[in-house]
Amino acid sequence: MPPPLPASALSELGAAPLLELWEKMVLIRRVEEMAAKAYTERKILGFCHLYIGQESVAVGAAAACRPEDRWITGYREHGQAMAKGVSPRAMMAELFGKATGSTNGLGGSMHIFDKNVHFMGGYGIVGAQCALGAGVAWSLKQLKTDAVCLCWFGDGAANQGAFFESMCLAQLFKLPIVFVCENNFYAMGTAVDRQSALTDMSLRGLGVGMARDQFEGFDVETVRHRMSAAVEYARSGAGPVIVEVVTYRHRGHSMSDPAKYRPAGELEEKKKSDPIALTEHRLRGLGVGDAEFEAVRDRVELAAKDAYEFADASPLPDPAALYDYTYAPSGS
Ligand SMILES: Cc1ncc(C[n+]2csc(CCOP(=O)(O)OP(=O)(O)O)c2C)c(N)n1
Ligand SMILES: [Mg+2]
Repeated sequence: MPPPLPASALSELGAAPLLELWEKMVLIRRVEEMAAKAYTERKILGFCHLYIGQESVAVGAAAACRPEDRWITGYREHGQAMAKGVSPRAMMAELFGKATGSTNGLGGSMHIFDKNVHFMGGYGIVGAQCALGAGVAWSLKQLKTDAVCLCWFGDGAANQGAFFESMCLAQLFKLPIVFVCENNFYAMGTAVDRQSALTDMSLRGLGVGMARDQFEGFDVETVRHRMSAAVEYARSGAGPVIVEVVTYRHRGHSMSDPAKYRPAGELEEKKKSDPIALTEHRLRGLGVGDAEFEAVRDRVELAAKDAYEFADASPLPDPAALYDYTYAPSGS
């Protein structure tokens, strides 16, 4: 059990809403654990990058956003997709490459996309989503909506040219975008202090005059609190914000990475800040008991199993549909 949280981190939300966030985090983790199992069964092929350990970041950010806000991200997107509202069924079926998946089975793990919940996709090219995200924010501004774009990327992506160029333009045009860097300590097998002299990536914003914030993201309520400030700043028309959230991935870079580059004991130490355990501890302090946790766990287990069975039983896409989404239909 993690140590008690400091008084300054006592619950803002209270038991019932916090239990809902806990449920979302547990659901994301269980669905990904199921995905890991399906991967070893060779029901999921190709790349598969798990988000396990980082759930508080996506769930806390979702609690700070409105449904109409757009999210765009990289390939480690299962958690963000589900936090934004992609159903476990559509997620899992996409991982299985089935026609019932969120991208009709044509995208797979790195390309979850769901227009209905304004999840504008995972992208496999590191940093590419920053340029696309600036474009999404540009369109939101032109359309005079007050929706905001959250553009997610990793510490490694913060070294990409596309990221710097996107920040420059976003600041120049005061676009409604929050650049969210999840610093999980590694880019594939390279530790953050071996890839960049500056390890707080939010400081990159200073070079273009952008508002910034940086904090640890293991506590879902802290994420919600700090992300609300960033999102509302961008929504007000004041311009973009860059936020670095310090987090940690418990698994390897992808399913094929045994993560031998970690210093001995690091993973065990970081697991003491497991976001799910931290929130459970806080909830117990708020009076939530075993029966309530069990009820949630049972519900989550059913949903994760249902997603797996749904994906397994679904048909493969029709090969005739292979090129359907390469180009927009003419005239559209
Ligand atoms: C343009 C480009 N260069 C390199 C790669 C190979 N690559 C895939 S993931 C990755 C590391 C990115 O790390 P980070 O941005 O920290 O994200 P994380 O995996 O930690 O979520 C690299 C170099 C790629 N996909 N695209
Ligand atoms: Mg990283």
